Amino acid sequence: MVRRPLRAFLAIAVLAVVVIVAAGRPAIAQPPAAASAHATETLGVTVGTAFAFTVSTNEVTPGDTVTVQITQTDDVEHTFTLSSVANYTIPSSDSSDQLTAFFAQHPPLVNVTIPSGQATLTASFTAPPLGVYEYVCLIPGHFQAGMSGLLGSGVLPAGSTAPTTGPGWQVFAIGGTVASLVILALVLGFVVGRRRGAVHEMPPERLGYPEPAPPTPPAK
Ligand SMILES: [Cu+2]
Repeated sequence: MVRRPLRAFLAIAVLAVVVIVAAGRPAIAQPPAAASAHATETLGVTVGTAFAFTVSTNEVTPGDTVTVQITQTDDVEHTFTLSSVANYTIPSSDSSDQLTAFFAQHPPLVNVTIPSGQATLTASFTAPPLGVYEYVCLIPGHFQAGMSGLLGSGVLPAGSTAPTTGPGWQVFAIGGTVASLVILALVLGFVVGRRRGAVHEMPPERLGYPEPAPPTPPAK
C-alpha cells in the first residue's frame, strides 16, 4: 500500500514529465542551427512598383551558399546588386555614375537585372565574412529614391528585425516557465508529503499528545 503523500508526489512527478515532454516538443523538432560550416540558405527578394526591396531575411551565415530568389511583381525594371564591401554604406547623395564607378572598383557579390514583367529569377553567392553589406538598385534614379537595404553576414544590421524562421524566443520562454513551475510543484509536493508523513510517523512519546486521526480522503 502506497502512502498518500508518496502517491500525491508520484502523481505530480508523472504529470511533470508529461508537461516537460509536451513543452519541449516544438523546440526538439527544430534541427540544430548551422550544424555544418557551409550550408545553403535562401534569400527571398521581392520588387515591384515601389523603389524598395522586400527581403525574407536580413541576415545570412558567412560561408553559406545563398540562393537569391527574386520575385518581380510589376512592370518596373530593377537590379539587385549586393556590395562586397563590408560595413560601408554608399552615400545616398551619390549619382548613378558614381554608383556605377563604385561597383566597377568593387565588383558586387551578386548583380541581377530584374526585367519588367518577369515573374521569378534566381542567383547565388557565397555569404561574405562577418559584416554588414549594402544592396542597391542600379537603375538610374532608384537608389537616389531610396532603393537600397542592408544584409548582415553573421550579424544583424542595426535597426533591423531578426529573421522570422525557426520557433522564435517565445517557445523557449514558455517552455522555460512551464519547466520552472513544474520544478516548483515537485519541490512543494515533496516537502508537503514529507511533513505529513512525519506527523503520522512520529512516535506518540515524542508527539506528546495522541496521534491525530488520518485525514478523511477527498470525495472521488
Ligand atoms: Cu529599382
